[in-house]
Amino acid sequence: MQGLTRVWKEPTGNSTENALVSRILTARGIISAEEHRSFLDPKLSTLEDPSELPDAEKAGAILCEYLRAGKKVLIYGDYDADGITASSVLYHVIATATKKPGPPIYIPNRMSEGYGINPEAIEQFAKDGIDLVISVDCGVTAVEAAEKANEIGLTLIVTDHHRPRDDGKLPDCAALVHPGIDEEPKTLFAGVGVAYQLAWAFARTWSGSQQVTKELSKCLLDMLPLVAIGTIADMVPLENGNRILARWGLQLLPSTTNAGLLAIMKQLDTPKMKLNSSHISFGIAPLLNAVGRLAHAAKAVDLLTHLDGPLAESAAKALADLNRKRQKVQRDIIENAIEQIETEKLYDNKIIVLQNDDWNRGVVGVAAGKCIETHYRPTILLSGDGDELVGSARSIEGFSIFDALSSCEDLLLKFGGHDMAAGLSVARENYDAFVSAITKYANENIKPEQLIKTVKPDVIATQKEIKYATAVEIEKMGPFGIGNPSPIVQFSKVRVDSVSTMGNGGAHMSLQIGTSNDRIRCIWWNNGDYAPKLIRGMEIDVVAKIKVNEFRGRRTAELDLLDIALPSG
Ligand SMILES: [Mn+2]
Repeated sequence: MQGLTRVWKEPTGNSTENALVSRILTARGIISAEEHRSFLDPKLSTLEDPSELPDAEKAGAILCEYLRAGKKVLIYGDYDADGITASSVLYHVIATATKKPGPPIYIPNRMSEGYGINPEAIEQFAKDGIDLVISVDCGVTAVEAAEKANEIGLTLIVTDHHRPRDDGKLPDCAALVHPGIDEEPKTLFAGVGVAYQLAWAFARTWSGSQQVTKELSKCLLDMLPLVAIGTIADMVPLENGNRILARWGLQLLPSTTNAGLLAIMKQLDTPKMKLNSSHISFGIAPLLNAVGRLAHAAKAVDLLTHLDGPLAESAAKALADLNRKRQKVQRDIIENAIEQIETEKLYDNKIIVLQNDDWNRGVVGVAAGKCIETHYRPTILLSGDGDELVGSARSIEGFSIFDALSSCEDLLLKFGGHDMAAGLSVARENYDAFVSAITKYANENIKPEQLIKTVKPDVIATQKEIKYATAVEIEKMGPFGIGNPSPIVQFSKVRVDSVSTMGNGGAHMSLQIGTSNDRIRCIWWNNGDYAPKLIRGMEIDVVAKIKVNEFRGRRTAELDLLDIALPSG
């Protein structure tokens, strides 16, 4: 079916029996009544046991032994939101166990050191008298750093969730805690999820029992908001253990006692009630990620581990300022790129490649993603530094940008990533050749229909089913994100009762469907332009998400429209 802005695929489920939420769950392969119950109310006790995570118990025992012997431990983290939260979680659990400030945390500099564990840092730690280094959210590819550690007699524990090296070489270290080395795990934990499982295993060994001490048990519960932040920020699928951690973390976030987190939430005006995953993915996570991109992620780690009172307030304000700077830099790149795409009609090709030396390489990836929203073509944005151009690629569904880059491998200095997103660098002298090669590849491999946005509803429903209680039930399917998208429902032949626009310049459409005594309000964000096409009394089809709306204390169900189809003929 053809809507005003997208092609509608057949809904996954077409039954109209049973309650709407049951139909959605069934359409998603969650079949039995018992499965429905446990999905809507996931218990923390159903989280995988740390004994299921390879080497977690071994690593926990080594950490315990070193701390008890009074040896010096250091946490080596990554500079993104996942790495920052993972480092903080491990810090707090160790601090609670030892009743002392936690171990030092080392985060490499994104620009000068880059990702992962570098051997030079390992050498420095040895000089500083460190006995044990535990990495979080990095290290699975650190074969050289592990060699260096062995050479100088420093113990290394790696905890990570990234892909090992293509040659299959793993770091030779005391323990390698990773969910997916030998087999596909039940949960694709983020770095923070892996660190959390290790922290739990450690807490057991420290407590000398499967049942951890009261202090450690409280601490592990207190860490869940940080775990939720890292998990949602890292865009791992919100399935199984990840969904449990995200769900419980979100629930506990408003009552967190972490002074840094509270200060960040105050800066962002995060609501105290009804938090959902978008408050993390569009609020807290970008703020934490901005620090590593524009300054140094250690600032965020300090805030989440030991700052308090006015110090926490001013540090959080500094992070919020950096985040605003990042937003501005990003907006400028997007504006700049879109202008160039329009004037040079780059959308005539099936891929868009742009380069500008003034662009900040830390934010071109996010900007490339935003460009796709406008032109819906795979997009590569590169910044420049001397002879080398460095950048990020983002793709559309059904076209592997990794395969596309592989096809012009000989023109690239470096590249890596997956189907939807990748990073690359290219020598300036090869730029033009690279642009023609990848454009040729894309023009040959992308079919015209792949360049049209589609929507696939979960189920069909009637307007009568749009009730406040149903909207509340649907919220229980969350948190929504990668691996657990917000349900999409198709409604046929609903009556337009009134239509208007709202927002700056009539940017958004506000629509009432039904009849005056049984009306539902619908909002179509950024599509106010289509309002004149709708006439009172007209019967239209819509695809939408059902949301709870709160207005002056009154809660109702409302639709967030994704597309409208006009009556044919
Ligand atoms: Mn990660």
